[in-house]
Amino acid sequence: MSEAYRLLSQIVNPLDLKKFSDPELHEVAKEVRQAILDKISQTGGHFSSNLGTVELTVALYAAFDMPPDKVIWDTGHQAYPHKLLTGRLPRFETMRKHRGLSGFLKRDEHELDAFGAGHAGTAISAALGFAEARDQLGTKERIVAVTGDAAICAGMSWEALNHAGELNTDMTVVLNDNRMSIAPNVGALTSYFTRLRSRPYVQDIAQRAKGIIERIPGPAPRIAAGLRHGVTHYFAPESTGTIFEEMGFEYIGPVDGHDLQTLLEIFRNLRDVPGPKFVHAITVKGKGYEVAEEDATKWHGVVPFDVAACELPKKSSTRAYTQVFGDAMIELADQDDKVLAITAAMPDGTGLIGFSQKHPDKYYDTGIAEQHAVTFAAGLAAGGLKPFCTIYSTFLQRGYDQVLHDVCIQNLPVRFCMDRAGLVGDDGPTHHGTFDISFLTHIPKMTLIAPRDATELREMMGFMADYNKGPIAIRYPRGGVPENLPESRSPIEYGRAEVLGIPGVPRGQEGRPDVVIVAIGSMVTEAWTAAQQLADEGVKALVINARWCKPIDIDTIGAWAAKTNHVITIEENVRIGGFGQQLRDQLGDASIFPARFEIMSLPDDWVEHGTQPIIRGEHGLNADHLVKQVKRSRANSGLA
Ligand SMILES: Cc1ncc(C[n+]2csc(CCOP(=O)(O)OP(=O)(O)O)c2C)c(N)n1
Repeated sequence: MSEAYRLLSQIVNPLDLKKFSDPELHEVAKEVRQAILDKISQTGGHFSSNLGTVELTVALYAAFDMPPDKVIWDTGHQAYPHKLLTGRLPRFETMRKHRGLSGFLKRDEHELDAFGAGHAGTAISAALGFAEARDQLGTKERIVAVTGDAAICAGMSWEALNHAGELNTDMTVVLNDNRMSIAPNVGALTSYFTRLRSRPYVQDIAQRAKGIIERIPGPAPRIAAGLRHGVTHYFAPESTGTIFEEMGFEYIGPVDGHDLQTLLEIFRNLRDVPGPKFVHAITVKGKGYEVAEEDATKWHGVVPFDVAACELPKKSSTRAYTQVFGDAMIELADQDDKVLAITAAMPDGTGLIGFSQKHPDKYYDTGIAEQHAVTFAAGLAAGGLKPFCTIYSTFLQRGYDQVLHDVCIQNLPVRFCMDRAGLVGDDGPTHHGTFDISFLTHIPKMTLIAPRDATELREMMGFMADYNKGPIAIRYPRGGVPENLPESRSPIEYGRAEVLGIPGVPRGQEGRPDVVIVAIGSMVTEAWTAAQQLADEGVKALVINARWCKPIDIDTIGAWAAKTNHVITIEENVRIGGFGQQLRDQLGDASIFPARFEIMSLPDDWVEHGTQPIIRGEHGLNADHLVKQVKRSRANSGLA
């Protein structure tokens, strides 16, 4: 192991930190920061958030006894220091690679990943559960939750604080406040944290207290005792009355989250204080790497880069769906005053930055509050506007009941735009958007569409802007738009699929195809490529771009299905409740039963992380697998 990690390489378990002196712990912190810089610049991954949690993590892990103590990280994208202090340095090069370390926390990756994470706002609830389980079972471990200033704005975090304050359970919540979500944090709570930050730091108070103590005659009063009641309480009456104290927590803060020595003292003093405690640590996202400190959003998640150059490689010139979406939103709002865009803390990821600049009065960022974003959009729609509620597929899962109860029961024309629908790649199972066909199409009144390419995305959004009859959602994948599809296209019509035909055969002269491939969204390009390959081998594969997940165009698809013995569907969604199952069901209702009906979709299991091409390939969702599937099926039925 390199000399750069002299101490870190000796740590397989946080208890190993106990053998180091405080000055050595400062060295460990330096090595952790260096490892993040060295390794993430090679592999890519979450960067600036992790540089901000180095001292916090070292201090917590040195002060607490882990195991059995447990630290529950919110979201998990800032937990690389945790991974490094739990013996994963030798595997760090595999970060976010297929079969390598996950970029988030996973219980089955490591026993000290006490609770899995990926979506924000869960840590305090889970920690409270752990703390209550401990009390029920009569064990003694200490429980800590670490959450961010954006994650704590999620409704769930407040539900948990509310509950924890009432239960008066022994646990510590650490707020890692760097003022940043991925973008700058938003909301009234953020302004409140700013006011708290402007109070004297615990370090300064402790210093002042020490001065006072030294001047008091008699036995030295105890700083630790001061901490017991909150140094801030005792020596700085102006620091009392935070919302956290009102909710039953002992509030310690603000504290400089990079001052390792003070953090060590605070956590060592605090660990055995009973009841709920709240430590407000002020950190800097990107700490220690200047350009990342200056532009933490740009350096939030990175591809491999040259550390010395302090620059990220230029983004690929391939046009991404996200960009097409962002540009189309601007055009729609240019043309129609009623069009609004909503994001839940993802202005960059959803492509809405340009919109927020061009139409600031039509743009809303709710913070990490997907449930609220959905119901807020429902209110806007009920109030006569045209809200485009823009939430990644995976995060809309948070708003399922709001979609059902607030939007669909009332049949309100909210436009849902789900970026990252399908397999997202390196972020893995917490982030794949592979459930939305299933969880949206079974809700009455919902309409769900998926474009095959950039032009279709723009056209479908135009359709959505004009569609006022009820809720409508669109799903589109992460990544570049495909370019290998036929340029001729039919207009977007409610509930109408598009027949792309058989490659090389003029439309109208297809006759009886050997196989009909019905593809949805991202899979249309794969289907067309497969059909081209099959055509070269003399197999007539007719491709239908389904466009509508709901309502399925059973007339068009049924007519072609009735002309062939073989139908294959392909989609980036789980099989259960997916497009293929629903099509088969509806064809059955129409008494159309092709001899072979095959569904290519995702299994009833978690799909791990890896690049999109790797995991699509692993699950058979690409042109090559489609070709193989057709040939295998034909061979099995004696046709090949
Ligand atoms: C429910 C949910 N919505 C959105 C996201 C996307 N997301 C990942 S990290 C992040 C910002 C988190 O900021 P904060 O909690 O302050 O932690 P920091 O990165 O600043 O340490 C967001 C919005 C998510 N993971 N989960």
